[in-house]
Amino acid sequence: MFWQTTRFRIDLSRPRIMGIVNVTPDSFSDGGRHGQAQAAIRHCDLLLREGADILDVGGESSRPGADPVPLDEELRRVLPVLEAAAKLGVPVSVDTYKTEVMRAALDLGVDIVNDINALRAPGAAEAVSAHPACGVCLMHMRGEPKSMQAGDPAYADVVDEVKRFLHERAQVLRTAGVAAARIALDPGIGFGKTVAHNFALLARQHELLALGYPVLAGWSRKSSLGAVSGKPVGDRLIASVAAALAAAQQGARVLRVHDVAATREALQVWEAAGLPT
Ligand code: HH2
Repeated sequence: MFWQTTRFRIDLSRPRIMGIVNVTPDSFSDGGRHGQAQAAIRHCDLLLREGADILDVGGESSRPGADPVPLDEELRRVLPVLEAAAKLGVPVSVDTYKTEVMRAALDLGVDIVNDINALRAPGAAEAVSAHPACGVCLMHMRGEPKSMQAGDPAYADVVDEVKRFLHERAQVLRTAGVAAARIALDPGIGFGKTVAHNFALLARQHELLALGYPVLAGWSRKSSLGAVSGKPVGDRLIASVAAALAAAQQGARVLRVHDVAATREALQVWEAAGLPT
């Protein structure tokens, strides 16, 4: 299986590591660390040395309760980092739900649009379908970051609902002429879901794979791991690596992580065993 993106056809015969570069003052686990473009660009270099296959650059936190960032501020944060990252020889994705940010990023030559909102913003699906080759990650989210964890999210069957939603969103793109090989799907761990919902999506990840697209999984440092391990956000490395490996074992082919070196080492061991997924 391959993921077609602007400049790279990413071989997904083995799981790939997407390293997270948050250019934000308020991300839930690393906010403020790479707030300045120069620091974020240095972080890109570090993640590549640690073994990242893809760099995912975002300028707005989507943690529960986060406030939206104005368009001009998001552009100011991410464009210099995307421009520099695009020269590093690996696929670069932009983590945004704003159509204008997608367009500006694609104009810079960015390879993948990673949208927590699955291209539901006006013009977003058109921006991607007008591009000849960019990759896209469609993620499931119930509600929006500001309020998605308020109350107890309820589903008749979370896996069925996520699967139906992602299928519909992929169909919108396919109908608009986007090749299936450009599309990856993401269950959206922690986005309008309880701990039980998130783990059901992991246990039954094969049902999402049945849609025929690669699955991208983002468990890194998330609160469901804290719920299980009892660890605060700054101490979820082991839990995050365990979740990434479990997702890989369940067939995920892109692992979105903060801790690239540890995930890389764990994957080396997992791959040495040649376990079937
Ligand atoms: N999670 C976050 C952000 N973007 N994109 C995809 N495809 N999948 C995810 O699970 C996902 C995502 C939230 O994590 P993080 O970027 O670390 O935090 P913040 O949103 O606070 O910047």
